[in-house]
Amino acid sequence: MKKIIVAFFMAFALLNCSNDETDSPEPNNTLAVPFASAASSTTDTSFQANWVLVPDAESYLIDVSINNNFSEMLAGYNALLVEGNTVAVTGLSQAVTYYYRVRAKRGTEISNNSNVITVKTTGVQPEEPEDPTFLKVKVNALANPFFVGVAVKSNQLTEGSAYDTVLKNEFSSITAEYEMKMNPISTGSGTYNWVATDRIVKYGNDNGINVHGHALVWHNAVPDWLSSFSGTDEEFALEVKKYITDVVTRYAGKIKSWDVVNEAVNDGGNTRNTIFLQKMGANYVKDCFQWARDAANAAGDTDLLLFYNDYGTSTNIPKQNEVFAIVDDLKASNLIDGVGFQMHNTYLSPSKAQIETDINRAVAKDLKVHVSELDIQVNQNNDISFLTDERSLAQKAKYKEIVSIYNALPVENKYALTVWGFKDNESWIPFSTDLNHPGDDWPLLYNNKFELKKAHTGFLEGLD
Ligand code: 9MR
Repeated sequence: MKKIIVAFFMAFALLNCSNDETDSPEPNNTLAVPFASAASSTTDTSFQANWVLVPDAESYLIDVSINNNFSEMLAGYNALLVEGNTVAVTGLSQAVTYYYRVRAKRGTEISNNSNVITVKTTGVQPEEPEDPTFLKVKVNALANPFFVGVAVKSNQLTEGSAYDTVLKNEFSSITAEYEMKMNPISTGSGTYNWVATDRIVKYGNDNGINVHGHALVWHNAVPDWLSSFSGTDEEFALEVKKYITDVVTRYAGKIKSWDVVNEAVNDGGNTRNTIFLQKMGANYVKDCFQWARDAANAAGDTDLLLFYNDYGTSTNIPKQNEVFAIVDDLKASNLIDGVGFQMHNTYLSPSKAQIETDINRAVAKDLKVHVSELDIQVNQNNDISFLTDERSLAQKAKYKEIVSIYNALPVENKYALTVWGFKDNESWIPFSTDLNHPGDDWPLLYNNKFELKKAHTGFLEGLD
């Protein structure tokens, strides 16, 4: 009996003890960190922030910020106390990215921060209108102006077309993007198709727009009949001489400058192994310049400017050295007036210092500088699917940088700064197999609708 009574009391005590715990819990567990879940009901000015409830939490503290390190909290959302698992975040701006995180609270105890959720409000950010000043108007007002050029195609030059209007307003120089190369002009030995070339030159001459000739000799523009030429090397050289002579003669006095040889140096810093090198020998660049000079002089044009044109020299020092070795050689024979720096750049490269070093080598030799094919890629790594604000601003800064480098050159070294096309969607860059460009891009001054981009404002700002 005594045993039964003891067992009864023990059981009662145990029961009592467990009752005590149920009635007034005193948890010794740490408050869990809440899990923030995706925002919902996003509008132009608000969204609903959500999270998963934590056991034992009494309330939650929510932070909303415009930076993902929460250095700047949104007014009213700095540790805002909320009960439940959601809160409406209101009073926001359109098309802006916000970040939120949440902490659980129990009495004075506060958990660590949750994961961070990113949410962008809908709508379109109101755009600041770009400066509508025309490029050449601002350049021509400078103490030391220069030509502002653009690459053109003959079918863009119809009077009254959008290209014609923009060209006449903004640009003072043109370069044919492809129609003044050897392959479209030269149809056979001594036979030519001048239709597009004549149209481009006449357009420039009629409208007081400078015409830069591009390019007499380029390994990528050899007509089929010449690349399969079966005559002797001497005969091949005579064909090249005849071509240069006929083209320069036809446009003597109508074209101010020619790229005589384009891209004669390879990326390894050696003379490129082209059909011209193979058949005409190491002196072929100089021969071509000599023939161009002789033809111009014979036609009475003693002012024709002869350029050597190449790409990628600012970042490739062996190539830069080889280009300037060729330039030195031409200069020693008084056959060259300027250097064309193509500048198919990206928003990251080359740096200001690299460009200056490269260009200054031409300045030091008293040569004219032509930034001859400027465009600035923003998607060379294919990491964006549309032109983001961030990339657009980076491109604007790079346009500004190159224009201000150019504008700072001594007056006698300035010639032209030429942009390689009008609208982004007509640029050679997007999806270019030549360039191994992996996707879309927006490298120029006007978008697909011919609207001014920030890049255009950057160009203007480079003139300040
Ligand atoms: O942008 C030009 C493209 O439309 C032509 O199809 C191509 C071939 O004629 O040439 C492109 O321009 C090149 C320029 O003449 C020389 N530097 C590199 C340019 C891009 O390939």
